[in-house]
Amino acid sequence: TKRGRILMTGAAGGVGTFLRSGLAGLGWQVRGFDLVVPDDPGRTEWLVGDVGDAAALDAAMRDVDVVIHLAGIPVEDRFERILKSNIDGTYQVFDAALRAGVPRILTASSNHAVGYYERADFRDAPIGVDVRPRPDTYYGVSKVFVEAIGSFYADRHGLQVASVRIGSCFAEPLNRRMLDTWLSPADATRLFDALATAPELGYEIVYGISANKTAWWDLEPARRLGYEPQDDSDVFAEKIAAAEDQAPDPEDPEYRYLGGRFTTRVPPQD
Ligand code: 15L
Repeated sequence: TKRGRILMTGAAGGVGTFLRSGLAGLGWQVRGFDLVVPDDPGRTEWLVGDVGDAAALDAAMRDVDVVIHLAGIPVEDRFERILKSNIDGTYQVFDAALRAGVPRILTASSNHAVGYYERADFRDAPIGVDVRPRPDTYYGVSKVFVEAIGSFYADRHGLQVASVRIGSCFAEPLNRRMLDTWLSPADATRLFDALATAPELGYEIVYGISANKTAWWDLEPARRLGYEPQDDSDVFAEKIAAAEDQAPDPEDPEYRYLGGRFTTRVPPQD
């Protein structure tokens, strides 16, 4: 498989930091675009800029085969800030890719686009990618927008787009909920590499998690595009059970909802 150049927005962030080294290791040339160059620049070419700056994005799109758009506020915030960074910023990235003729964009959506689904809803069958959105925050609303503009640019302009509803991408699951939602860094690399190289792509929504025994989500759409997860949060289950000695309370939002505690978050007032 030919692996060319990726432009990664938000490359200095949490998911970006895992992905840029993983994808470079598979032979991709990674160009990072972020507000800052991180302390560990690695094998990445860096451009410092803001996704609100169309001219900076035009320069960043040169000779790019695939855009991986991760930039944005990663948690709940005031709507005006989410609007600027996550909604307008995502529009700017899609429009710059279109102007430059970049054929494919992979975007970070989130479990928080569907965070109000309940554990009880999915006892028998995993949650599919075609359920109606149920965002749990303004942050989650912005991720529904990310999915919507991807669908629109695919249908209107023929862009190849995948929206990845990322679960919890950390080195290890940090709590009980993340046993269900964990995406290991190595599986994140496998998933984005599969989406970047899939021979055919129109518009797809996929769930981004590892092969967790306790997952709520349907991984078939991702597998159809070539994703073969190798990790399972189960290996951390004992460690987490020891750290959280109480049995989960079914009424606790953290246990009840897909989005966990995000369903109770209010924006900061400052
Ligand atoms: C997200 O979308 C957040 O960006 C991240 O910080 C985690 O909280 C993750 O979801 C999660 O739900 O664990």
